[in-house]
Amino acid sequence: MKKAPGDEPDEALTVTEPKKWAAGVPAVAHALEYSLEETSARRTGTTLLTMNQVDGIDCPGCAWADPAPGHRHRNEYCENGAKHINDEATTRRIGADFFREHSVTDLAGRSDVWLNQQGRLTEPLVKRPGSDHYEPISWNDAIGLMAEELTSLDTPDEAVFYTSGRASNEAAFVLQLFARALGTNNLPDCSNLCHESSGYALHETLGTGKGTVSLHDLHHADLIFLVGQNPGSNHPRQLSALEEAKRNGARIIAVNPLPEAGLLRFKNPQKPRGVIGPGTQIADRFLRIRNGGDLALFQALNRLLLEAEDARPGEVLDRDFIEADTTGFEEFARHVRTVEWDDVLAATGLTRDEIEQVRDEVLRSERVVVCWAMGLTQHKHAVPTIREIVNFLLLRGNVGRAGTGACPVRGHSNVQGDRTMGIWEQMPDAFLDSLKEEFGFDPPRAHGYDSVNAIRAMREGKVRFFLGLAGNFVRATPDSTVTEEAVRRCRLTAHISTKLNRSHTVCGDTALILPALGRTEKDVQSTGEQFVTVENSMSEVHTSRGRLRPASSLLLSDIAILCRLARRTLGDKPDIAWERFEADYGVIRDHIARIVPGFDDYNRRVVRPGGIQLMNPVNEGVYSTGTGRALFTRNSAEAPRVPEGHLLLQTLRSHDQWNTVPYTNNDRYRGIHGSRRVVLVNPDDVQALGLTDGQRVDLVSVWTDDVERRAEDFRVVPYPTARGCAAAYYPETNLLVPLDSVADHSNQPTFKSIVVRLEPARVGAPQA
Ligand SMILES: Nc1nc2c(c(=O)[nH]1)N[C@H]1C(S)=C(S)[C@@H](COP(=O)(O)OP(=O)(O)OC[C@H]3O[C@@H](n4cnc5c(=O)[nH]c(N)nc54)[C@H](O)[C@@H]3O)O[C@H]1N2
Ligand SMILES: Nc1nc2c(c(=O)[nH]1)N[C@H]1C(S)=C(S)[C@@H](COP(=O)(O)OP(=O)(O)OC[C@H]3O[C@@H](n4cnc5c(=O)[nH]c(N)nc54)[C@H](O)[C@@H]3O)O[C@H]1N2
Ligand code: SF4
Ligand SMILES: [Mo]
Repeated sequence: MKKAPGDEPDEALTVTEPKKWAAGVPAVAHALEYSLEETSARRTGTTLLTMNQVDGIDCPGCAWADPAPGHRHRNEYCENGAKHINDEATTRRIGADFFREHSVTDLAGRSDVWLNQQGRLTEPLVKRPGSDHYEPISWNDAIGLMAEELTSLDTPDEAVFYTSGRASNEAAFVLQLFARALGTNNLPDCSNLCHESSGYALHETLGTGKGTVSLHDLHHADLIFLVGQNPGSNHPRQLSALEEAKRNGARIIAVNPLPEAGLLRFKNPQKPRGVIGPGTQIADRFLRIRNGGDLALFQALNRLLLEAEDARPGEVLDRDFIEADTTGFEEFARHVRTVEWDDVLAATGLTRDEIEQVRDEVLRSERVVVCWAMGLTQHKHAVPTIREIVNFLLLRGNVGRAGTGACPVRGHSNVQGDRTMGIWEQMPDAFLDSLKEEFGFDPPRAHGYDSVNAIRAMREGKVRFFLGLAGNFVRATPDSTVTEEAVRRCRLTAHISTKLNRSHTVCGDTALILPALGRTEKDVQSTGEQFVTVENSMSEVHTSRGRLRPASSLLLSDIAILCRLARRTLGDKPDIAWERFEADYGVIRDHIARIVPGFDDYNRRVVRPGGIQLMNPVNEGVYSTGTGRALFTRNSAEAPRVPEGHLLLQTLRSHDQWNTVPYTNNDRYRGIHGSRRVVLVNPDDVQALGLTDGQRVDLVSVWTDDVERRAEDFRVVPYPTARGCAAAYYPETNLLVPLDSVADHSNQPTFKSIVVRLEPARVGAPQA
């Protein structure tokens, strides 16, 4: 995709030294500057002061857990949380006039920044077949159009329902119930793009898809690994937890191709000491690993631990635990002893000495936690990598004990809850059986489409109806050109959204924008004011209650839209009380309580301060793996192969964006200002490839098909990333990721592992 007209001119790019610390006074000042620009001061105050408080608004940002009630700060939010909430609470509005002025073609040419900045959507809109404009439509007619399309499908599998992790538990439950009552499991979600690899590997090895770590565990670990995550920008309050762990004596090892600000030093804005002092050093050790080298690193560590046990039998491994709680140890051990140092050093770019020092840290530590995010999950060999991390934890009994465990750090505030509620194209039979018993219909058993398979099916013309519950499907997914063409083949596309994004400009014959209430807003239904519930990364389920007057009187809640659609499409078959769900979300929770394990007495327990802590069976010594034990796995050595003259590109987030929605063109912590069209390259590679600082280049992706995937006109920025690697922002680079480049087993796109070559930019090049 070419540079969009709404983008800042490239000339505006300035590059400064990357920051060596995160948060602190400039961070909070920056957030307030942003909020005051977007909203009135009063709205800002109302939202921020109740954010992440008992009975307040759950931050619509990331899924990081809140401290226990009584231990929260008056301002329990980070700079980015403040930005996210104010992005929603903006006083800017767009309605019929805006869409009369701007055609769909015009909007499709605008940048993601521009689209988001236009303000909140205020009324339902339709783009009719043949038209290039959205125009107003009543809710009744909008719901009618969708129901008509759904009832005329040849099979329910021609419908796809996508969910983004902002959706509440109640909305997610209603959506999956509707889809299954209609007769399809086509429930792709953003988790397919996010932690699917973690879920797969953890299910297989520990019998649970979720992390096993609580805030208390983090606070009391001796050694914490932060692998493939950038907490300073993406989970800022995690830094407070790490600071506390350090106060209790923990050591921290960061593994990342980039020296991210938050991994190095943290100034805690919640504390006077944090504001003026030098801050806490976060990582005691930083391993600048090559992209995709983590499997090799953990295999090497596992081999070193086995060798240490050989030297000091009975002192290194937790033999009792291995004996009693695991299977597969012998086969794993035999295999991992064959790992070759040459391969490890080539894959990681680290020295043997660096890895042996990490082994020594591990040997000194009784309690180890490994945290990870997208740096691990978005690779072809993501599943084996995470399985190898489980091997690493199992060797010394670092699961199921206080201060230990596996911590996949979740992205969207309720991505984990949506899964718990049944948003998954392959929910297990036990869940489907419970649905059947509760509602008296037979849910379909065949697995549905995940996100990648949904695009493949659209491309083949097998999908006629697409509904997105929040999110920005065409920007979140890979192979943008292919994906957009596929989506355009649908007869009807509809999006339940708060703000304008590119997905609204990629239309089926008929397209609908269904504007919804956001988290910050008061949700009043016929029985009175409602709240919703969400689950964070540490499996705590709690309430979220909006405070602000809705952006428009025409907004409906996600739940209301879905309930009306379900009733209109299905009538009273099966006999489900959709109207009562809409009137009183407590009725939905009563059903959830009978269907989802751990949610007994949901309505009463969830309103208690702190909410419900779901138990992870692993922490009670229960492994639902089939054998009843945790599983050691054998993983063949694997790392991305990059031909001479090429780089391995990862696509990541700036400090100033929420997923597909960049707020500005700046990335303060990395010292990038004024443009997002930059590619960060190691200075030695800049030289070796004959490039120059600031040169304009195209990024060309290399894949097995002969489709040309070219992202045009990026500036080269020399940056201390690992050799052979490069980084650029998502979603501008999603067009480079081939649809078929996916992780083994989990089918997750390889957003962190794209082989590219850098060519002098075609745009602006003198004509031949
Ligand atoms: N402000 C803000 N917060 C967010 C989001 C946002 O967009 N903005 N998004 C939310 C969501 S949905 C998610 S999933 C999370 C994402 O949180 P992160 O996973 O932290 O997000 P990314 O920007 O994708 O960064 C991945 C990190 O992994 C590193 N990395 C890349 N490849 C490798 C590798 O091969 N090995 C190792 N060891 N490291 C690697 C990158 O250098 C980078 O530091 O954040 C959530 N929080
Ligand atoms: N190249 C590359 N691609 C990636 C990633 C990557 O690292 N690299 N990361 C992947 C990951 S981890 C994720 S999670 C996905 C994210 O993918 P998505 O979840 O699909 O995308 P978001 O950008 O979070 O969606 C933003 C839109 O959600 C809508 N929205 C926001 N709040 C609300 C609300 O309260 N209610 C409703 N109804 N709508 C709302 C707004 O209209 C907004 O425009 O992207 C994935 N794609
Ligand atoms: S750390 Fe995450 S949940 Fe907490 S305030 Fe920041 S963005 Fe929100
Ligand atoms: Mo995510």
